[in-house]
Amino acid sequence: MSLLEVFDRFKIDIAVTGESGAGKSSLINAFLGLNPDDAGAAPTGAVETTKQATMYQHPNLPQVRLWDLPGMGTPSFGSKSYVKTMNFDLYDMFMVVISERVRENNMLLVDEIEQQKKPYYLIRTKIDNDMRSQKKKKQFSEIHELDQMRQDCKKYLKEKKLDPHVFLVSAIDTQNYELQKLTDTFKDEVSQLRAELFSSFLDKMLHGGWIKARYATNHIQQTRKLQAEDITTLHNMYERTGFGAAKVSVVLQALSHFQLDVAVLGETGSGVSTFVNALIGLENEECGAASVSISNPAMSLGYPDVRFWDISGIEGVMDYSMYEMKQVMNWYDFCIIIVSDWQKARHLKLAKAVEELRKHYLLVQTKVDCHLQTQSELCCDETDILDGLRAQFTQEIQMAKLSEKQIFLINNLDRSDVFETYEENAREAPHFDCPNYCKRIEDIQLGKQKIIC
Ligand SMILES: Nc1nc2c(ncn2[C@@H]2O[C@H](COP(=O)(O)OP(=O)(O)OP(=O)(O)O)[C@@H](O)[C@H]2O)c(=O)[nH]1
Ligand SMILES: [Mg+2]
Repeated sequence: MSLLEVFDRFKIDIAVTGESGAGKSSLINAFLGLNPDDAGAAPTGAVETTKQATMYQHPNLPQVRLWDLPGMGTPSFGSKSYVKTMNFDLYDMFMVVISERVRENNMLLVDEIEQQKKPYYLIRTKIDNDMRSQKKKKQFSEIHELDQMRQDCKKYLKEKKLDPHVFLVSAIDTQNYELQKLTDTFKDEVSQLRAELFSSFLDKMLHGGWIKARYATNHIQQTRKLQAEDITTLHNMYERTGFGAAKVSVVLQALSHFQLDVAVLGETGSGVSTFVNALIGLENEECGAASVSISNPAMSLGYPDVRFWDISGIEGVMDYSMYEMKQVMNWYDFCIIIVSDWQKARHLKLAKAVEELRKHYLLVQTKVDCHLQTQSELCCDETDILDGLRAQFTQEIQMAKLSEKQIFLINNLDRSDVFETYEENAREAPHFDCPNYCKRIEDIQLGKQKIIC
């Protein structure tokens, strides 16, 4: 196991805290893209609802755990004992949720988090409510009201010379206000924080002396950020290689900013854009879909550190020499070569260039439905047609002296094939490669690790 693999398992814990009824659980649901009635959503309500700290896994950041804490200032969780009862030591970062006003309790929370020297955001929620009531004023200006609210939050912080991020959000009206800004800022900052925490843990464990090392290790085990065997692995690795925690820190910091550039290449009309849109979860005609281009990469929530570049019209590039083609390809870390017709020689030449550059790539045949339609008039069973298609491809790959590759058969227009649950797909259409393809897309992440190593 490599150091990076251990890091990949390292968890980070974010506590969502605030007064009772402030909207903590609703914020978590909005943040995770869940409706209050969805299975797995945090329970919300007009009465004291959250009675114990409950963990929610971030769907797109697998190592990020959000903790919904009970509210402060109820008979069950009085303000004075709240911080102790909630054991703030267990968490790495906080979201302090405020509604309507900044109150003394909120500042008590901020003081405690500051004392623990941990990062936090101040989130004023239920902005939709505020706006609705303010709109009744004759001289209503949304910008002015929002500014007032922000200043109100910042006023108390400024007195203490503090300057955390302040977000004004609504868990009900998620499209307006700053929920998106909160999501983007969090995504950017949390991976860096995770890298810092892991390096700091390594530093304490390896170079901190007996007491510090034991304290740090106990904390990591108590909070289940790593398993005992991971810690043993780290010790063994250190004994074998003597890696420096400082060097690891530099690599992890770089990794937290790392963007993997994935080129999706194909001939004009081969379905490159449709494929990219499917990857980022947009319909072709949806806002944002058409704007993806060679100069404007697509970002997917599912793969926050991957940029997908839409490069159709490769027939133009193919007129260049192999050297020129490699120069173009060299810019990307990973390639997905889209094949939609029988001009495969062109695509195999491209695959050759990518292989010679020692980059990772996938071969994807799109528009399989069209192929099935034409072939089924001639003969037989769908499974046989698809097996035949795959066999023919395999043969051509061998003839082109490329390394052994599986071809992924995709029907872009039927999203269910690409994105619906693996099991269902596998049951209903076992001959389609779609479930398999979804799994293989994870290789993109693996490709990233290989580049770093
Ligand atoms: N209009 C509006 N209502 C909200 C918003 N956020 C929460 N609410 C409502 O406020 C009430 C309390 O929300 P919760 O999310 O349960 O609050 P909480 O802080 O988790 O409450 P406890 O767990 O009991 O401490 C519920 O009725 C929510 O529907 C919001 O942004 N806008
Ligand atoms: Mg709650």
